[in-house]
Amino acid sequence: MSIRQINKVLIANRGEIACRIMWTCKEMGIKTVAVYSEADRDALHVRFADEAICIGKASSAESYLNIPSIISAAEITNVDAIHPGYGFLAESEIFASIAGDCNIKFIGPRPEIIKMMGDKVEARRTMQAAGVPILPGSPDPIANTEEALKTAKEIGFPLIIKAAAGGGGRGMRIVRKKEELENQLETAQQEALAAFKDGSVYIERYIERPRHIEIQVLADEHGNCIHLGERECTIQRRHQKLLEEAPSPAISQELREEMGRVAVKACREIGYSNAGTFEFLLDEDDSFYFMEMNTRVQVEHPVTEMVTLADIVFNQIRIAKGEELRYAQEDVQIVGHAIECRINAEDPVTFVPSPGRITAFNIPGGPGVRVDTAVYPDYVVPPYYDSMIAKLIVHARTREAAIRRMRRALEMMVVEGIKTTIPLHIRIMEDERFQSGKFSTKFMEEFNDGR
Ligand code: MV4
Repeated sequence: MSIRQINKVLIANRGEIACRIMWTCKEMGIKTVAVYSEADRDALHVRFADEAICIGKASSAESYLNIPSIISAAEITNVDAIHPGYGFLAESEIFASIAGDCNIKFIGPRPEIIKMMGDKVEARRTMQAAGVPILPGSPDPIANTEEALKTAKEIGFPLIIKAAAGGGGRGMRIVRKKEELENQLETAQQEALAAFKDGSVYIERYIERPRHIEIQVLADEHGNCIHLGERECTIQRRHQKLLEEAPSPAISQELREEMGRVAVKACREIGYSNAGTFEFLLDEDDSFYFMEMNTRVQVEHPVTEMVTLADIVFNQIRIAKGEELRYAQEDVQIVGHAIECRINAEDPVTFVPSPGRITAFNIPGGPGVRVDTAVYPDYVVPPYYDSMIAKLIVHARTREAAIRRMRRALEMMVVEGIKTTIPLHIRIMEDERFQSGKFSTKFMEEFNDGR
């Protein structure tokens, strides 16, 4: 077994995830290289790195999405590998393959796998072939109204039209009756073309009140694969997750094992390597269906780390070195309950971004509390990027105790000078329906109506 030396890693990202990746690199004795935009000169990821290189102007397109700049920075600093984090270029097949061509290890799966999962129609087909349950729908993109009507006849209404190049909820249309189909198909195709430069769409049966459950997997480059259980990600607003938990209050040990088995089997069959996430829709009768696969580390990975004691970034780097997984499925145990609240620089009611200077900042502590952030007192939150400024994660023995712990941690987190979503999270922790664990993707709509 040949082990690739990884002594120096370039982190092609910013914010909390860049700092999070550096935590693990430092603990592994790996040197770090930060890249940053002109707007991020004072950012914490720049300060923590052993070396830092400016890669362009403030806009993402001119910096964190600029492949030639980032590859040049990697060449100049002579790194062995690039960690892409999430967002930006994390799921760019082109970026991953160019890195490989330059003999720089991309910390993630092979470019072909990234490409395949980026095409939601192909991902669906591949998963079905690998034995993963999918919703009844069209095996190919829908070309015209005739094809749409034929599919509708097979699966019935309501149905959902999704963009093949989409994901994360962009460009979806729900169709409830036959008469709306032609119109909605055209609209969906136009929207997909405008948003993704690809008008291909496909059709699936629509589930009215699903939960969003995802399974974390780790696969090495030798065919070993394990899962680290699920994350409950149902509470979202406009396809933006607000908070996540592990384990899900909706999932039995039996169902967890079943979903995990399916995911692991699929990884082995497609030759998946590195960390990955299977997104599933869970129906009210406990049926689950493949939605998408994410080929990167995710924002919400800490809840899995808290309940398994695994360091997902550490595993990503070990796998990239060509090492074998250190534990088998039997070694993975889910202990206690973790919740993550995403703290955004936004108005807690309107969700309008609220960038600007943070005049006071206090991080809560105590047992079972983790804060992933890259902001500090007097830091100016730039308007150019995602509005998430911190992730507050708690772990406790039970879900009830975790909710109580989260509530007090939220109350003891101080962010002044900008608006944040902290007050919203406090209200959610106090909500009876959240506490009961019985909710669907409609939670936020109903939450706001109920005020
Ligand atoms: C669905 C669905 C119901 N039925 N597909 C939203 C994000 C994107 N990945 C797919 N999404 C959905 N797909 C079928 N066949 C409902 C959603 C959905 C949703 C899913 C997860 C979490 C929140 C959501 C909010 C609205 C709709």
